[in-house]
This record gives sequence, C-alpha cells and structure tokens, in this order.
Amino acid sequence: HNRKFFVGGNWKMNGSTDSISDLVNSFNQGVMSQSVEVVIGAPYVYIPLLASTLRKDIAISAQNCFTKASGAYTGEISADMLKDVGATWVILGHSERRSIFKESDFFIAEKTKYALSVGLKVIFCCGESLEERESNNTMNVVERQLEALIATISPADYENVVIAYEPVWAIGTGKVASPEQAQEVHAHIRTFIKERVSSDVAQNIRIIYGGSVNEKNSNVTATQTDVDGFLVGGASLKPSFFEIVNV
Ligand code: G2H
Repeated sequence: HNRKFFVGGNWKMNGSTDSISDLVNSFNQGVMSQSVEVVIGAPYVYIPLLASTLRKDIAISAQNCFTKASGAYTGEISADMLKDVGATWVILGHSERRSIFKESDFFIAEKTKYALSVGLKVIFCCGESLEERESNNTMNVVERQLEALIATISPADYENVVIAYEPVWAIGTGKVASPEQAQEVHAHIRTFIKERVSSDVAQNIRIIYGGSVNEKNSNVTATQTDVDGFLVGGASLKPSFFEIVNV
C-alpha cells in the first residue's frame, strides 16, 4: 500500500493567543524526518492565527462544523467559512461531540457529506466506550458508526477521508490501547470497508489511532500493519508533539 503516515493534533478547547504563538514557533522550527502528513486541529477562533503564522507544510483543521453554508443557525460555523479562513480539514464525530453534545451517527454523516462537498477533508472519528468494550460490542459500535457514513457519502469521497479509531476509554485517561488492541480494531475496520465500499478504498484509506498517544507510547503502535498514524490530543499541545510526527 502507499498510505502516507498521518499525524493529527487535536487541541480541543485549549490555548490562547500567547500559548498558541509559542507552540507555532516551536513547530515551525521542527524537522520532519519522515514522509508524513501533519494536520493541526485548532479551536475555530485561532484558525486565522495559524493560517498566517504556521508553516505551510502543516495543514489546519477545525474540530467541528455544520451542515449548511450560511443562514439562521445562531452560533454555528460552516464548512465554507472554515475554508475561507484557511482550514483544509475538519475533525467530525469526535467522541466528545457524540457524548457531550449528543451528536448522532446520522448527523455526523451529514456533516461529513457537507464538508466534503465544499472541499474540506475529514478526520472521521469512531470508537467504543468502556462499557461497550466490556460487553463485547466494540466491533458492533464501530460498524454502526461507519455504517451511517457509508450510507451517506459516495465511494469517491473516501479519498478525502481519514478514519480515526478512538476508544473512548483511552481518551485523555492515560490508558492507551495496546498496539494489539489498536491493530485488531483497525484491521476489522479495513475489512468492513472492503466489504461495504470496495477493496480499493479499503487499501488506500488511512486509519489512525487516537487515545492517550504520546511520544513515549507511539513507536510500537506505529509499526502495526493497519495503523496509519495518530490523532493526538493532550500531547499535541507541547513541542514534543514533533517526536510523534517523527515516530
Ligand atoms: C482522543 C485524543 C485526541 P488524547 O480524544 O483526539 O486525545 O490524546 O488527549 O487522549
């Protein structure tokens, strides 16, 4: 396969003009020692700051967007607006959006479809909770989340999609999934996509792992066959993020 390694940073609702400027300075001096695609997911309001200061070989992502271009949707941000201010990616379906903001599989699929239609690329997140894993429902949950996407976008769209597998029990908890646990679900996702979309899409789509990834635990997981990169939360807010970029 020729899947380019992908490392996304998800800053979540963190940062200030000062702290982000410092981080950008550090990232701008970092050396990328391998062929890798790097994307930073920033809070909406800091996207213009990144667009004007961040090195151009790191792309900018938002962490959410809505399903319409404009209109009477108080408080929402459109994919069109994100593109306008310099984002080229958007993270959709993060478990925090699913659980805290009650976003449904269908809504996330609709957001994905709309974002792709305006030319944004999408990091589509899926993953099970601890309760779901313990009741042996990991694969059912991930399949259900992907099924909504598969029913909504077309096979050609997957070229602009990266799937992030993020087990909820591993998010921000310090409990990283073992390399074997990640590989097992990633392989399952790839097979599911082969069956439900095509072998071509399955072969080419990047499936990245997220959940307590840091510069100390990323190296073994990175070598797993079906792990094509990472989505990094807490550890993307520090200069050492570049150690994961170069894993
Ligand atoms: C999972 C991840 C980034 P963290 O949410 O999306 O965050 O690395 O802090 O667990």
